[in-house]
Amino acid sequence: MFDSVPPNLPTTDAPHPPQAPFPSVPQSPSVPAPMSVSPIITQTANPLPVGGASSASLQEEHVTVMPSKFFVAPKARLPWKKIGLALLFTAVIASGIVGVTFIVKSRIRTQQGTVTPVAVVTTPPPTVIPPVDTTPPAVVPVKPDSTITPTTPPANPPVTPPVTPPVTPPTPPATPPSDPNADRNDRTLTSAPDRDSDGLGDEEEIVIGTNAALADTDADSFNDGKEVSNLFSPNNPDPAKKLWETNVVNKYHHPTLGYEVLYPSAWVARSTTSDGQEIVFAAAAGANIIVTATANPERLTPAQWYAKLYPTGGTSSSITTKSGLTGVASPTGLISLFQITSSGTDWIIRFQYLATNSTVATYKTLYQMMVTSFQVPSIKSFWAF
Ligand SMILES: [Ca+2]
Ligand SMILES: [Ca+2]
Ligand SMILES: [Ca+2]
Repeated sequence: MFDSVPPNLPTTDAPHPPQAPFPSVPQSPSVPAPMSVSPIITQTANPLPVGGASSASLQEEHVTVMPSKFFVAPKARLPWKKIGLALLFTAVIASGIVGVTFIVKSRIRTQQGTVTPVAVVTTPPPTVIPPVDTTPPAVVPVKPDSTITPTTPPANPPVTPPVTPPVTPPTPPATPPSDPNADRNDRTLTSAPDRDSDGLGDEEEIVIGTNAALADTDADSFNDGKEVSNLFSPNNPDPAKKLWETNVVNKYHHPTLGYEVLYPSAWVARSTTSDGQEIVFAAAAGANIIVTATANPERLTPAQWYAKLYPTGGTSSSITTKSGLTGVASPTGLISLFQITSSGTDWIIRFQYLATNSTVATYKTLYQMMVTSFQVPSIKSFWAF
């Protein structure tokens, strides 16, 4: 209770004057502590020698004590610290209980399903891990591509085949143009009108100058057509009158090959090639008679030549000119081939009737007249200039 010494207290250095003893004061049983301060003061002021001094030499000291009448018993103080700690502890415990209770309740609610969505939301987080797996997928795509690549090629092949066939067909069509049959239309021509049925077409009668309505124009008992085909004049009552002795035909002599042929004087003969190996006899309209000379080193017969030139042209038939030359003719009679020799070389002479702007064999009899007149003077002549 008293932490300091009153200033009026005597020190141990000087003896204290005799003082009247204080009457004993009954002390309150509740305040024994204050009296125990005296010894403390004595010891600190004058330490005793160790072992040398006797208890008798010690001076008795007196402690001044406050009169009891002034002494006020200290009120009993409440243990606030303990109470505070107890309250704090209680508060901590209580808050802990409340917190645990809250957590337990929230857990129960989530388990009851109402908050189930929360559990679903918790699942996504694992989904965040996949991003790490996205790197491997990048490697996987390479495999799929390689797998798809083999699959794609098989798809292309099926597409290519259909494209190839159409390309192939065009090639065959290109072949026909090289077919020599393409340059002939005699197989599709129809017969020309012949009013008097004398074997000479109406148009041909005009060219020769006969009566298209009278079969025997010169009345020599031979029809017009028959006389022209045998190189006799249909316009002269003399049945022995030669056609080449009239002006209705001209005589053609090839300058180099030497062959000769009669043709209507109303027509025009001309060479269409620089070597002169093709001669065209152009009719007034609707037809050309083309005479072509081709070297024949293999010495093929006219029949062999025809079969080689027209593999699909049907079977040829033999014909003989007035001069005795033999050759072949196509089924229509509008293609004729002869084999001649000129200056030590073999030639194939081909007569071809080519209709122009017409589907009718308008000059078929005149064509046959020309073929019949064909001759090679060096071999044999039937007629002469
Ligand atoms: Ca006639
Ligand atoms: Ca006639
Ligand atoms: Ca006649």
